[in-house]
Amino acid sequence: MMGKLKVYADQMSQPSRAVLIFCRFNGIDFEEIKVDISKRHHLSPEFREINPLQKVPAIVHGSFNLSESHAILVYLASAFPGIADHWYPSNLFRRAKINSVMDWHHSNLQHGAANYVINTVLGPATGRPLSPKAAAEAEKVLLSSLSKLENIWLNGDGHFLLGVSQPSIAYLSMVCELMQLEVLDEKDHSRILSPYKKVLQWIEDTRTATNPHFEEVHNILYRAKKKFEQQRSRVAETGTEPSNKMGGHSKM
Ligand SMILES: N[C@@H](CCC(=O)N[C@@H](CS)C(=O)NCC(=O)O)C(=O)O
Repeated sequence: MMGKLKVYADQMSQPSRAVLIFCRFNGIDFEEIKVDISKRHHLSPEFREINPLQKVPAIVHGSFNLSESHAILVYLASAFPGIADHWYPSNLFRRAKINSVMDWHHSNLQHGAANYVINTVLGPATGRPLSPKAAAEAEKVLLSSLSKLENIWLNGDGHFLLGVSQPSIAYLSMVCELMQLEVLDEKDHSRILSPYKKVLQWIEDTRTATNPHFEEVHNILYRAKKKFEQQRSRVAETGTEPSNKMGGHSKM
């Protein structure tokens, strides 16, 4: 007996959301333990025991600890019985392709999207200053990654990556990554995403395929989006910068 799975997550974190949606969608019996990054809970000595890298998500399953969302998704898809094969196929070649997309994601799409959002919107809520220079560099990586997604990974006949018609852990991970762009100013959101029609359709297909879990887990992001919109209109009306106090993410 492994004991009940514990998932340490902050729903404002895109890889945390991918793991939570996967667990909920697949009916895995788990306990969600909230680690609020805006309150520095990830830096606590208790959490360091769980994940010495001090990042979310992380899991504990019995005496086994694991960090890194892709490794966690692979573990969950393999360790729990009854998970449909399309999530992480048993066919060696299809599995290898999924691993390949996930490796690509971490050094390209995640790098670009996360750094862009942190340096344009989210930084202050996690104790980091905004940096237009870092944002400009991240945008280049993000746009180049979106173009590769559109023209290479989504270039098959199926709705999802690699021309297949059912989702895999790789697609869930990357769509959650892209969803964080929701907190951007509408103009930036549209400028960045609207040229990529297949990517936009793929986000919608993912939402539909994994609902209601997809929307439930993304609710915190929609609330954050509203707060940032209100903050921007106050700045436009009064000309004063916000105090950077977004409070705890979980309260958004
Ligand atoms: N490659 C890791 C990324 C983990 C990561 O960077 N998590 C962020 C939240 S999205 C974090 O814990 N940040 C803590 C910090 O700001 O130091 C994964 O996919 O799990």
